[in-house]
Amino acid sequence: MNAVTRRAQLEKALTERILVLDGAMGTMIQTYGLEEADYRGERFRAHPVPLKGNSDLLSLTRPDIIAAIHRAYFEAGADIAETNTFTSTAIAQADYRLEGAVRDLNLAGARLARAVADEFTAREPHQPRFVCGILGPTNRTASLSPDVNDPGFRGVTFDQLVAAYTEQAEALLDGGADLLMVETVFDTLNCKAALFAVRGVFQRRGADVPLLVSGTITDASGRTLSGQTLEAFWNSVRHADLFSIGLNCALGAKQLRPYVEELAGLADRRVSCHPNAGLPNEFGQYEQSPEEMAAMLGEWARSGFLNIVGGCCGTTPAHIRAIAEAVKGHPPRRIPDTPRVTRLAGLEPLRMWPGSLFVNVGERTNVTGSSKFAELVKQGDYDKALDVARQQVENGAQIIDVNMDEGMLDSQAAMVRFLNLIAAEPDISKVPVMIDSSKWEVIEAGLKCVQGKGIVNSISLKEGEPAFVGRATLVRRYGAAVVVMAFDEQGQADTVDRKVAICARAYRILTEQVGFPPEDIIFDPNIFAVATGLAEHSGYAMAYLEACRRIKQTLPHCLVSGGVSNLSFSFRGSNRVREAMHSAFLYHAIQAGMDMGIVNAG
Ligand code: THG
Repeated sequence: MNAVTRRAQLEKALTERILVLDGAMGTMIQTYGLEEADYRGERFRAHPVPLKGNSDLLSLTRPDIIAAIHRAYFEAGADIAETNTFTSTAIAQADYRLEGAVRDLNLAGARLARAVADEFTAREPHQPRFVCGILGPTNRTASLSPDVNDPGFRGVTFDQLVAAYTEQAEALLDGGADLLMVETVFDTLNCKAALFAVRGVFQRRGADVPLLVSGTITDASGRTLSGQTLEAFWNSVRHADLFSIGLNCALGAKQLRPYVEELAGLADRRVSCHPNAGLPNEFGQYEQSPEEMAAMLGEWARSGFLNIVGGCCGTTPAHIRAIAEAVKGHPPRRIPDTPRVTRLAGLEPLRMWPGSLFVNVGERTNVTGSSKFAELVKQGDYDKALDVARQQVENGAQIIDVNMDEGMLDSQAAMVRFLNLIAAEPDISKVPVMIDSSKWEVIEAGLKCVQGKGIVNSISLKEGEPAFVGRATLVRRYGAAVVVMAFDEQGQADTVDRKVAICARAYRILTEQVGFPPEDIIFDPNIFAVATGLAEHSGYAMAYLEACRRIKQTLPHCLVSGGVSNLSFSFRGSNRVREAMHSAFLYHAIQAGMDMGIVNAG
């Protein structure tokens, strides 16, 4: 049977019932009491470092055991086998100096599961079995520092993760995986790198394989290890056109229940969950019995939370048998329609839609917009620069705009440094980031630093359609929303008609050609300075307001933004006058449909 048929079977099965993933690989491997020599086999007999405990290596050196475990889970009723490849990336295997074996580990892992799945499908054609290629989180975090003395340091970069996940995904697909799952996500930036990598692999191969994500909530706070709430996590990975979104590991079913319920309400995708067999005891063992675990998961199935279910640490074929039994006969969760709203995230989510409350974007973390901030960054006083960001948030900024475009600065390095430092400050990084630069390289470097769903500020048709399409496509792959300036090949629009025409053209290209969701498009029809002394500038505020109204009437779901302080540039130094002008302007602009503005939040 070929991959296309299997995909169709998978989709069909998921409309009829809850599908069952297998259980833990590690718990099963432990029962074999393997020694160093088993892990080494012939191929790694002389390998210079100890290999015992490198479970993924057994796909090469004890394939009989891995195949037997897959068989035991399928016999227990599992529909989907997870490949034995959780640590099969060059990053994780570096601990064993086995970076060079990564392709073989993934190929072997996928082929083993494939062979056993095909054996069962041939024997029981009414229950086709599937292979899910597993991409683990690696042992590094892209959005947290491993060095307590330097919160801006990173042990791994986005690009390194993309390279590692690309190698892994290629080999898993070559080995015959039907699905790919990025699982046990504890740092969303690692996950976003995996999603970026996998989509790149699909594009090169012309493949479209179901892509699943399963996150991990690490404690009772309900947050991921990297500090995101569940909704923030969902908002941050939603761009990748996922087959399902779920939770696994860290907690048992009892502790996970409220989060699975929340996810089932939030996500317009299938929902999966594979919990641990309870919380570990003082010896790190999982004790929850198959019956206890199955009773809880059966209740979730009755409550309509599940499309895919299975087990993580501590689960055995007995658990999977009991779970399969408990969910049998319960219809799968119906995927809800969710409204088209803009879903952004820092550590916390931010939802916006036309007509929702006006959102303030803090303007002060901008080296061209604040001489104080510029001085601090130039002197390398990032502690005080962070205080500027903190004050913006404390004063009501719900997003912060970060701009490092200054001739005397290495803008890209400054953007990366500052965003990495922000990530370590939960009172700042709770809000989404707007990455503001006129240089694409600076924007792209910034996108590789944020685990949440941020906003690119900005792209435009200034350099023509191909460049616009290319950048928009990348923005989407990185998972950000985008500000589009009313700027085209002829220059920046200053009349109502040109502002509206350019935005309409950009909207068409983005939604029809790039596949950009309209709710992730934020138009900026240019707020220019008025009262400059030149008569032709006196209509600029009115032109913005009218453009705003027309854009909102004609381009559904998009948002409108603008840099409010631009308006009063002629009155620099007279803050009272400026504030009064901004207040009057915003009063009208919000009525005209302006959704958000870059402002001095204070
Ligand atoms: N649209 C979009 N992005 C933007 C703008 C826009 N980014 C930059 C800018 N315009 C918005 N940000 C600012 C920030 C500060 C000021 C104006 C716009 C400002 N600063 C005082 C000044 O220059 O007088 C600061 C003085 C000081 O403290 O040094 O006015 O339009 N998409």
